[in-house]
Amino acid sequence: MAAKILVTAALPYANGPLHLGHLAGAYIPADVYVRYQRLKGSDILFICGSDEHGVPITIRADRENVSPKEIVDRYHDRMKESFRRIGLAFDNYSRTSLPLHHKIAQDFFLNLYNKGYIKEQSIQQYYCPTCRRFLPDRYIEGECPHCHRQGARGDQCEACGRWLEPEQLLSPQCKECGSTPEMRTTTHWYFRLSEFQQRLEDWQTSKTDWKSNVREFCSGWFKEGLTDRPITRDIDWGIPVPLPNADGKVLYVWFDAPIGYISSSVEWAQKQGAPDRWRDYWMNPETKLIHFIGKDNIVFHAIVWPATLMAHGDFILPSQIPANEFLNIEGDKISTSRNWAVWVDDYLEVFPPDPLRYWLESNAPESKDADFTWKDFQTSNNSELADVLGNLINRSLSFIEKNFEAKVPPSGTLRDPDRAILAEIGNATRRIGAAIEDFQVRAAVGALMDLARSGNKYFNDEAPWSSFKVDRARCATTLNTTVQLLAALAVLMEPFLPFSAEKLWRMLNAPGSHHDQRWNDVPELRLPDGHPLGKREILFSKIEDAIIEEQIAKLKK
Ligand code: B3M
Ligand code: ZN
Repeated sequence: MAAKILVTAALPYANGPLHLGHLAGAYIPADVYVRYQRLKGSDILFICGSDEHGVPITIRADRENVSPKEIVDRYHDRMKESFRRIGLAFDNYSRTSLPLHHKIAQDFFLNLYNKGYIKEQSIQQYYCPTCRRFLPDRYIEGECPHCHRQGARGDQCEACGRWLEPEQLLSPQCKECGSTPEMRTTTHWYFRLSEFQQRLEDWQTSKTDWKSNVREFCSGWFKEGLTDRPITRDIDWGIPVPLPNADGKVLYVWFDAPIGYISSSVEWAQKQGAPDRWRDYWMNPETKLIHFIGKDNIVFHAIVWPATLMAHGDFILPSQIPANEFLNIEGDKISTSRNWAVWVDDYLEVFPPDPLRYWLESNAPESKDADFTWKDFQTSNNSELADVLGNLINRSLSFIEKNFEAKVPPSGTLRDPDRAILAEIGNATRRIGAAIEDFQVRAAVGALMDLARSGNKYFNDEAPWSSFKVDRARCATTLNTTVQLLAALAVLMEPFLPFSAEKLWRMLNAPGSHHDQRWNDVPELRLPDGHPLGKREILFSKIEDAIIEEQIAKLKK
């Protein structure tokens, strides 16, 4: 039976355009995995959507002097379009401001409330007398009580990754006006996270295949001991707390956002005309639930969210939480406010999507932060995509065009080097697959490029331009073998370079779509003798220095 897999990629805040940091952490790794699993024939659902609540949205709205709704409407559409253009193959991209999501999140809250996992508590909270409001989350900043760096936010310290509550900050300040806040009494609802410590620890002990960054992060939390956490806020943007005495209170965005994975799945099922189909995934213990995230989201996905799922009880727990480190740009941390970022839309105005995907895959921040530089991007495009993969495709196909009437030459009698390169296809197919299943995108795309390198070496060693003059049958065998390698590459490229994979399949005039091929059958894939090839085009063009200089200048402006 086909494996059942539910893949989610973190729901990005709809508060700014999509940039390379987003792509590197969660989205490209998830997309590679999903495209691969589809070729494997797995029953897979890929879910995402915009995270439209919380202080990250209201702060942006305050800054632009518009309503939060205007912000999320603008960026939801823009991000969705950018994702489409860079080739993110979501089955559904939803948004958390939908009434459907509000209802599901409120029901979820009530389920936990009715079971006694949520308690009401009257507390003292920071209030800004100048701005006349309570200061939750990012409305307040100060010194981190753990690592003592400045600029820690009321919800989290970005420097050390700890989850904070505003009252823990040393020398707190209102983020908007800089005033020193005062304490006032307010009421909030707390999730009894502490009750789940043992169950969480037991559950995670079995997760020996999780990446060490996630395991270590969690064991640190367990050692400190989990405490109950407030899951409501005093702001006027968000999902109203569904209780009679909760006027003006909304759910904390980190309570409702992961529930967005469920509501996006429900929306997907409704669009399919099979409104219950989401249950096949979320309520099926056979399903592997995989959350792709960036490292700053670990605590929410590996501790709090599983605990809320345990409290609810109707849904499966995550099987895997691949969390990536961060991407820097030209040696500096990405910052939207300092405009230090490479925006996906700007990139796509100048370049096709696959070279960027390729860079992000071969430099994925899997075990440490990665650094994007335009120069390095140029090198990766020119000396790998163009000189290795593109060159193999172009020189073999143009040779066939010129000397064999653009038809696959007869295979004739295979010799050792031909058998060896065909065997390489089998090895590479297994190696790439194993690496993807192990969430090692770098190694996977490296193995793909190694196969293309072996192809070039084979082509050079067999020198068909020489054999053509003296032994035409031998030359034909070499080209036939190379075409079989290209057909294999067209399928193996799909997870990484989906646009180019599609083009190559068309250039080979191969039947149907490369999407209909099966990963495990790639080593046996053959185009028959005499098969007419399609129209050849250049898959990867070189990028000139001047174009790269322009990009660098634009970034620094
Ligand atoms: N929006 C945080 C972020 O974009 C948050 C992820 C939600 S996933 C449920 O980094
Ligand atoms: Zn800190």
